Amino acid sequence: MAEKELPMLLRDDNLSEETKKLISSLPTDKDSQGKLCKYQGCWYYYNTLQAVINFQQNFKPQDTDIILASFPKSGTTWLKALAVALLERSKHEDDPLKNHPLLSDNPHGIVPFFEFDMYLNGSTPDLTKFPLSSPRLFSTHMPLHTVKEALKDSPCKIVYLCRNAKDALISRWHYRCKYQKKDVSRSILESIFESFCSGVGFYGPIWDHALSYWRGSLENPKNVLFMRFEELKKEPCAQLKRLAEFLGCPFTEEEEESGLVEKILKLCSLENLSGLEVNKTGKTWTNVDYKSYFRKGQVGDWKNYLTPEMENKIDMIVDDKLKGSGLSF
Ligand code: PAP
Repeated sequence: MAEKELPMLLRDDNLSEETKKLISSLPTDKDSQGKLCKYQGCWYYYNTLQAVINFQQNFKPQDTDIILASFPKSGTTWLKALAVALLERSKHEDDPLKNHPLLSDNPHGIVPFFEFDMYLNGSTPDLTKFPLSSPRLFSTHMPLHTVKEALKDSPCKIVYLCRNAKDALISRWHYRCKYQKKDVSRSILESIFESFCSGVGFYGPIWDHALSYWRGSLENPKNVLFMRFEELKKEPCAQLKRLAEFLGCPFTEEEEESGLVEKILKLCSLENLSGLEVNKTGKTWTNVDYKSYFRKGQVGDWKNYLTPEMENKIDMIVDDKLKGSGLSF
């Protein structure tokens, strides 16, 4: 893509003098999409770094805020839908799923990202596009230590959704090809694979990203919940109840008996969401097709694409980086 056609978050044309100076002191690199720099242990395209800085300097947390965090392509859309459905249910007491916002909007149109929706264009977010209510729900792909700088001592709740690195990699590959309107080719997969393994890629390295939240959840389990895509797939009811408890809105016995847990899971399922008109034809305000957030949503899809050599290489790196942490994925 020509520089001017690149999406704003990948470009480097929106930097303050302060950020330019900061970048000159940081490790830098580039990939097929743009220039990257490593800030607080995480790689960002330059304009995204500007958004991170804007967020850190300007976000005003409220104690009841909820932040949904993930490495890209780990199930962010699903987590957003589940959190919205849990928090919305009290507003539709007669029928908790009637006129539901998830039926007419994509989860990304309801829960804004700090980096892309709020602080990419400046220090004062325009949230008029988002139907924010209380508690406020936000999302991010930043690692925990970077988010925490803006939270100061606010007791916001943070939910992290972790996904197997190989599945996140395959998902990124398909998404990037769609986003760039290119055929799904092995050469693009190989370049994304190399960036995953070296750690030099958007929001990488994935192991440091997950470790920041893993350690945060051990240190402060009341405020940081560590969830896994694979567990959500395997035992969705138990995991949804766990999320509801953490968010301070556990299911009542009555709700469970009425089948509400299952109803919410059905509402938020890939099959249901991807079939809604809004998700077939709608776009984010930054012009990303909503349908590109829905593909297979499976565990282990990487087996269809990675060679045994690729599998071994990534497993060895991830195992080595996570050694001794108690975390594996
Ligand atoms: P983001 O990080 O860019 O916001 P994110 O939602 O994390 O995107 O990633 C999309 C992945 O979540 C896709 O995975 P796949 O490529 O392996 O299929 C997508 O299919 C999956 N996904 C989206 N919605 C759901 C859902 N409701 N249930 C399960 N998986 C889902």
